[in-house]
Amino acid sequence: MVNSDLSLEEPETKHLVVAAKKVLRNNILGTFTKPAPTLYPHQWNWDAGFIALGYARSDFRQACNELTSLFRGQWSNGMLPQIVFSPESRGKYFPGYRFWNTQGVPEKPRNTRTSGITMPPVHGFILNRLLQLAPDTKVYRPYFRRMFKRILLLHRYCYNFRDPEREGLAFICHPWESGMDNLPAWEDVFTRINFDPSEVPPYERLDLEHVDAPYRPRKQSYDRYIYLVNRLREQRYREPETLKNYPFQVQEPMFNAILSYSNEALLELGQWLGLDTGEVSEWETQTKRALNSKLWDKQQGIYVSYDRVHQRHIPVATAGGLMPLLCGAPNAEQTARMISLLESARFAGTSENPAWLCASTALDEPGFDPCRYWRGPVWINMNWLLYHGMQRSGHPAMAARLRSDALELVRRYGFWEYYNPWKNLPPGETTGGYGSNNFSWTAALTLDWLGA
Ligand code: 2M8
Repeated sequence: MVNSDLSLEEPETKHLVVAAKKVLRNNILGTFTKPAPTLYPHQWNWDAGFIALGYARSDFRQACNELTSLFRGQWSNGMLPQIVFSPESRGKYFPGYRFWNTQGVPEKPRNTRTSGITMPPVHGFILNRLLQLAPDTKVYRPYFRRMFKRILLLHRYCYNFRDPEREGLAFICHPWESGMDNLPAWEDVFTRINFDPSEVPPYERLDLEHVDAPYRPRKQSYDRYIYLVNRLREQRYREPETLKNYPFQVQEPMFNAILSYSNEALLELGQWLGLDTGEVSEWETQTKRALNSKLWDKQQGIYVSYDRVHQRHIPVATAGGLMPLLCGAPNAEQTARMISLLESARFAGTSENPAWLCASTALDEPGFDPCRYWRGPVWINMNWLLYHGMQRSGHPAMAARLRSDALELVRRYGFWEYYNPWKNLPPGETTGGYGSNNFSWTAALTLDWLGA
């Protein structure tokens, strides 16, 4: 077992560090690092943030390049795309740049190929962590100033375009914007969307060339992902008009907790840079308050999503529902309830059938599946975020457990995209690691945890 104070001097730790650095190096493509060797052959939004942390101690310049490269794709309205496509990539991905058809959209930067939706805004708090690890803050000051301004624009986009009622909660307009693409929670919305099969344009999945079908989303989910992309592209991604009669609008706790945590980071960075952060203070207070007043599910003791189109909460317990710990939203009582939930059979399993923390979807949810992407597997970035949430809320023992479970999975199986949450694998199963191997954020966050 990996204990919580691993020393960099120990041979096993040294080996993990060398292997993790190799994963990152092998995934470099020009100026940035792709999430995975073949499954994801371009640059992804929140991946870039986590990946930057993997370089921060050994190659600070590359850490900075990751964000610089990603923000080349930022639209003039502040939207930071989920994918920045690399013309240099020889890999194939669906939906690619052509399918998104963002070419000629006035807000998109002309020389950069991007998708047309965004992802959880991790960049503020990532930038703040980079500042803490910078070898020379004076030399890098202009970089931090530049990035601060870009991130501020992104937050303005979230509040101006995705929070029409000025509640302090930004909505996502596609499951891909949550980063947790295949949560059973999205089925709840999908069942309420009526559309004709002819409204799904013809498409060919490429993910299944790299990963077996039981580990990836089902066809019925993909049809809906593509239906939504088609709606957006037909309207040329015009915001806010396109989203007025649009069926998928969800206020999700993790997206907003990350936004709020990044608001805090912008406040600190702004102070260091001597820049005005008046609007950020307002967002900061409002989002924290709204997370509690609108998304806290008293009955279950966890935060849940709200479907603003169909005006109902989606009572599915997910790892994302614990993320408000990250921004300090829950009070002591709410935090205690979330800790009990993590320690309960819903997440930790039972003594006969124990589970690693933290399943992406609670073990007893009807949509739970230990192998299928985002339906149950443990993801290293989720544990890493929750680790920081637990540290911040004064629960170092739970933080240590989240970290050591994650590192143990990496040690046992390698740098996979996601892992089976059950500690006892079914007989005959040789690995608990799924999706893509040599996955960049798994390697990067391992390095960050090991301080390497
Ligand atoms: C997964 O999402 C992409 C679409 O964005 C896909 O399945 O094709 C998600 O796990 C997402 O969170 C992640 O950023 C992306 C790249 O690692 O892969």
